[in-house]
Amino acid sequence: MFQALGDRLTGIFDKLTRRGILTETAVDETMREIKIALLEADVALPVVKDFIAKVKEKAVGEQIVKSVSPAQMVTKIVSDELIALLGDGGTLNLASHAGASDVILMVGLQGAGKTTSAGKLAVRLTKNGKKVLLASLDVYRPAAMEQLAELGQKNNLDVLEIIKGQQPIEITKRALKEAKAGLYDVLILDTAGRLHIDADMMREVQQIRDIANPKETLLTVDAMMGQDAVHVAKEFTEKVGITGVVLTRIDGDSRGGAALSMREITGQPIKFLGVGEKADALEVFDAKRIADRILGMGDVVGLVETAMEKINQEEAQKSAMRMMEGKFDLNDLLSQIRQINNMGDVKGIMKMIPGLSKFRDKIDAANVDNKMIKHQEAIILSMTPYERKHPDVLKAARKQRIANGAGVSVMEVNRLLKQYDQMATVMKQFKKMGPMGMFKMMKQMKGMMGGNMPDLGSLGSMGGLGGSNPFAGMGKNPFGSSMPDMNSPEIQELMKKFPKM
Ligand SMILES: Nc1nc2c(ncn2[C@@H]2O[C@H](COP(=O)(O)OP(=O)(O)OP(=O)(O)O)[C@@H](O)[C@H]2O)c(=O)[nH]1
Ligand SMILES: [Mg+2]
Repeated sequence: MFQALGDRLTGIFDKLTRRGILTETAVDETMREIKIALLEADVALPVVKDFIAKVKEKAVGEQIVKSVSPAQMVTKIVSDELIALLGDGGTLNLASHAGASDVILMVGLQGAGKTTSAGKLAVRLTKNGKKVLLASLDVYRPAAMEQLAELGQKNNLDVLEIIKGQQPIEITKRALKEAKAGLYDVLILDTAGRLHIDADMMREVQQIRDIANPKETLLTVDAMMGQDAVHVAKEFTEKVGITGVVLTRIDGDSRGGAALSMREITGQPIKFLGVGEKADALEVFDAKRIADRILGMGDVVGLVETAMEKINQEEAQKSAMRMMEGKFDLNDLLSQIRQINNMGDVKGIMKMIPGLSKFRDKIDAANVDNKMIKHQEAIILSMTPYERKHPDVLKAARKQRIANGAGVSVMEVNRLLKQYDQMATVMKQFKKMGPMGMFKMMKQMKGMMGGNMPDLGSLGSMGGLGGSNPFAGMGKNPFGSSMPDMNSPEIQELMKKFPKM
């Protein structure tokens, strides 16, 4: 579910991010695209219009946080508004007291998932220590009552005994009596599926409602339903009055429009999500989780702010300039390592980046080893300032001393020095090329990387990790196994997503 909508929105934000500076036209165009995406996802038109208006208003009025790109800001606003649109979940309003026999009335269209959801709710409430009685009022569909009885048997739930020939109103009264007598905390009434055009059936639900005086009237809506769901929701809201929505078949590949429209149309919270056919496949509704699912992202603004705090711009710039001049000693390597270390859990940060969530597994598998980075830092710190500037003097005795100081093996010291050698060689090549040669090479690399290589001026703005890494696009990864492979498609993708700072 939400797959198509999610892909569309991430695509729109990607485009926005690539633009760099945002003009008003760009924002307008983005809003138009979001509007179309929502409509294609079957979100109701009035809901879409309202949504776009709210996002626009916020986007215009919002102070752009300095450390965040305008594109990121728009993404954040859309995410916030999605969460607002979906609304708070809200819990069941039950339990005046133990044994109160609070009634939950399940209503909805034929086949929406009322009976299944009634069973799921009973299982859930039972787990929470409630005594629950289920009763089917569906005398119309053959075997409907047996379906509930079976469900009860399978899951150890109490179901009101079937008496053939009884009509829904009589059954309701009997269920209420039985629930009171048995000191049940909750009575769940499962009604017959209704077509909203059927006035008689609607009248019957009203009668049942008046007799049972339910604490909760839950409208069960099939998320696969699309635009029709809106009419159904309106009808039930007006004629019966509901206190919440259960959205079923969230596990299917629906376009998700019903989910996004429901709160706005009914004015009542979505309380539960049906995520499968089994009795435990019921989730408490959480707007943020759904919005994240749609946008495939975490807290974008949080991410950008973290990155800004953790990366010392100035230091990165200085070390990049030294690199370009072919001056590169172990102090520079130390600065690089620290930048990476400062980013904290690199994998965690990667996962927060919008659109990257689809690479989650690959990111997990990526070779980012924070312990290794710590070791490398310790090794360099165990060297004297002279040694850091003149690594050539590092022979066996000194290496042993350094290894002891850092609490690592000589082998690890050697590995770090080898990495340093490789990097220094690359630096020397940079210097040989001269500024023009380097500029040409950057341009070539830019071509290779699909235009994601930053200009020379912004070199170093991301320390050792970001799009300005001068090693990106080179054949070999000079950081060895302690750094993610800069040429891997995941990292290339990451660089595209990472806002230019
Ligand atoms: N995949 C999936 N299937 C569901 C979900 N909820 C219900 N179903 C299936 O949908 C079908 C209809 O569900 P019911 O609970 O019988 O629907 P109903 O609203 O009681 O139907 P009527 O009583 O005929 O009006 C069944 O096959 C359920 O297993 C869900 O969340 N996910
Ligand atoms: Mg049913």
